[in-house]
Amino acid sequence: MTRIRFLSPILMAPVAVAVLVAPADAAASSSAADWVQAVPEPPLPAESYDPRPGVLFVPFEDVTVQPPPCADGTTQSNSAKNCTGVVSAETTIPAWGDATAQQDLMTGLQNALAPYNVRITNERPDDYVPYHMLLMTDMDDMEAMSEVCALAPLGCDGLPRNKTAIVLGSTMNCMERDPLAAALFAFGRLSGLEPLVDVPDDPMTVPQDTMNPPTMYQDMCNMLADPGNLQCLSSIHKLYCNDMDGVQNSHQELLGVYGPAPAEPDTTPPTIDSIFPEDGATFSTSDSWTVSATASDDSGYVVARWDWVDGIPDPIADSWFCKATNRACPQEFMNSHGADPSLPWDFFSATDGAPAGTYKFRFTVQDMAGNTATQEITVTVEPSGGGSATGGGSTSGGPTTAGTTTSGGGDTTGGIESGGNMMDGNNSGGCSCRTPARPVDAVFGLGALVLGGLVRRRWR
Ligand SMILES: [Ca+2]
Repeated sequence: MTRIRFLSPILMAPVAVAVLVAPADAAASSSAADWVQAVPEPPLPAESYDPRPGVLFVPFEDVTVQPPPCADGTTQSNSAKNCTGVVSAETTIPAWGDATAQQDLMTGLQNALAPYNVRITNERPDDYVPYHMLLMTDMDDMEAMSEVCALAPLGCDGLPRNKTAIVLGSTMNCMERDPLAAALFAFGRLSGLEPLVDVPDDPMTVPQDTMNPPTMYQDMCNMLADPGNLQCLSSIHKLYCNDMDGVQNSHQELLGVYGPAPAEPDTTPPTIDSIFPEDGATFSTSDSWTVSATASDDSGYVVARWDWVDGIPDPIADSWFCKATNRACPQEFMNSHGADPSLPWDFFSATDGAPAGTYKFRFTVQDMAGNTATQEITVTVEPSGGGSATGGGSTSGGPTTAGTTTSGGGDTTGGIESGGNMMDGNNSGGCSCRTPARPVDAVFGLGALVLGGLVRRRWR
């Protein structure tokens, strides 16, 4: 059986339990009970953003993960790409557990995360949805020093949402693993929680009480295991503990990161409030237009994806076939974008016109409960005015390889614009001469900076 190899000690559960030092503001007479926090209503936000719903994917099937760079050439870990720095080489995690073990784990996770707006699923979400992935295995790794049999990157303040954690069998310091307790520790790490000590009831406590394993995150400001060596900003933990140093309230931090669970499950799909151009729109080759949409959802947070379904010009086919959240596409929306429903989801801009042809685009928007809405639009671009309109047909001279070479410089040749935008008079197409005409990418108003920086990735 393949052993899991991992990269760095920082990815392991910290093992050192420092000598405990009471927080400076906590008088010697204070006990943990004095630090119990009343549940604020509504919960405090995370340090730098409002609570945002989360998704936890727990596959019960074989999953092969690899370290960055990911298969598409990107360099950041992403559970949607089975790409994680937790492993140092491609590793297959075999399907875990029998039906009973799987059911017990899911029930335990559902109970533990019931207070928070986190959807737990065994079905892999779409790639533009940021989600944490929890891989369960009984594979031992006696070189691992984790005290909780879990390898999980620490996501301070819950900011990253697409990381992968692995729950191991035995490790050097964890001979009796409780699957649920280890899974909860791993999820806490992914959410920005750091190890605690001396709180047997909290899954973030190291070492865990395997005789009576913890099942719920505690609503108390408990002592951090190594307050002098925090990996996240102490301000994040202090935010939930009356500015007190050296402690962490696991429950309140999770509320701040994910928000409280909705009273009723979210079954309402997002609404696509506007989309442009409207389906069936017709433009001339000299018209400027932008593909864009706005959406909203009762949850207040969505993710989205644009696909260029048909008619994409060859020179940009590898870099503009889609734009999405969660780094799922060559063109990216930041995940935080979806937290402001008023922001438009802009895709492609033909600011200087587009070649004659038929273009089809699809917009898909999803809330974190998995409800989706989608809409397709077909846009026709016809040759613009008068006799020269036939120039629209001159695209045959246009789609040269010039378009793929744009690297931000700009003065590349005619390419695809020569069909529609022959305003400079030189519509001979395929011109390799240096002209003041727009570079290929600028024809579409894409901007050399964006396009140039992304075409190098291996997306296909
Ligand atoms: Ca919804």
